[in-house]
Amino acid sequence: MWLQKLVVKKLTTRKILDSRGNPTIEVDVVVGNGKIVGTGRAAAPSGASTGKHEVVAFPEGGPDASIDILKRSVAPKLVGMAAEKQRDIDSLLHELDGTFNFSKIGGNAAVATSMAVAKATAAALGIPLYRYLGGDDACSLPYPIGNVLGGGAHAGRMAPDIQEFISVGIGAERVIGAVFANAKVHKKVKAEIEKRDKTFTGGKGDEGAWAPNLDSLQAMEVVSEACKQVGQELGFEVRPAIDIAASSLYDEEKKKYIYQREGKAREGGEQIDFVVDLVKNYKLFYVEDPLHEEDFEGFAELTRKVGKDCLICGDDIFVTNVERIERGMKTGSANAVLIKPNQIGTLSDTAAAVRITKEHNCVPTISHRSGETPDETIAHLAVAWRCPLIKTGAVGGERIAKLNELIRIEEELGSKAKMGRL
Ligand code: 2PG
Ligand code: MG
Repeated sequence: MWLQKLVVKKLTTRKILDSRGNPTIEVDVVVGNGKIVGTGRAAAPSGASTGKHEVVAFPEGGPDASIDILKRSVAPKLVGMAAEKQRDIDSLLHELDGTFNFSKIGGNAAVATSMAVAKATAAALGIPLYRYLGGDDACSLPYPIGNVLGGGAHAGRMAPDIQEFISVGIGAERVIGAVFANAKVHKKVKAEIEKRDKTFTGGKGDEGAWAPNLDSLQAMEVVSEACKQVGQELGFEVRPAIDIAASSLYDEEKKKYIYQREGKAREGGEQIDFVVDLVKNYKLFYVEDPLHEEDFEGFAELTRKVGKDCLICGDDIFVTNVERIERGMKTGSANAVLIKPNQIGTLSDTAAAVRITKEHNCVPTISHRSGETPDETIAHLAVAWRCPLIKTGAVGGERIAKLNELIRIEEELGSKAKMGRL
């Protein structure tokens, strides 16, 4: 049967709240061909510890300016385009923006539009997004890595300097087991904090991780202990991990990492030694952004030192940008790459970042942002692009939106479902 091609019929956009109470953009797209119709909705998240080289989230004038541009210049051009030609859709967004960093349209408007078109097309075809983007054999699920205790730019001054203490149920046989393992660690962490911080009020940071009055080493102890206990209870390996978000600690003038909570300053070499010790002492599974975003050499030294036992993941250093990832792969600066669609602005650019990461035998880790919405798209992207890890928190409405979607995908895949290979 000859099927008429699907075209974009309509784009609607609005300002909505993100989990921090800030405005962000949501886009609805309708595609159809006279016989079938599909609608897709996508919303963009926002970071607090953003990389210097990320695309610009909003143009001058904020979300309202983005919405105006989407209505006036993007929608009229997008309507009528072939919906399955995602690359053409994404090229149009670049063309209409005309800047290297989406500073005219705004990366958040671009990514929401790009994702909404793909979701609408998948809906029109009657298949889930992960299958539309990843094909019929997209059936491996990512291990969720969940932030259970946090500080840095995501919490108050008395919380640890390190931004995220994370757990990973790496021994789980199914995604549902790994998801619940992280939630269990989150609960245990609270109990462990209460033993050490008698004034703890139950406060949380931006991603739902506990934000106690502890320093980084105390926090590391707490999370490591909680992972151990949960691993024993569940009978599979649960490992600790961290995101230092070191660019947020780095003082460019002093050339030092300032740990204000601990009253310490570490030079580059000291920072590397500090991380090597953490990896060894706590058997860390994964360390993200151990050094600041321009230190490709420091990253390489650390990867040489501990990369065999631990994933060294670049976030702010790579910003989901193919050129920066390639540069980092050449210098051996990491063995994992954080993939955040809104850091680069379109699905096609994000897919390219995943591709280049895999070509270098490194681990692509799809990620949420600290300011999120209940949008579940990244769960599908992880499955479509066979990313073995997804970073999307442990608890909280906007975090469980992704985690519960993974559980649904696993159920839908049935006996074909398997965990990603690391
Ligand atoms: C990070 C993220 C998400 P933000 O640093 O990896 O956890 O934080 O979105 O604030 O950049
Ligand atoms: Mg990070």
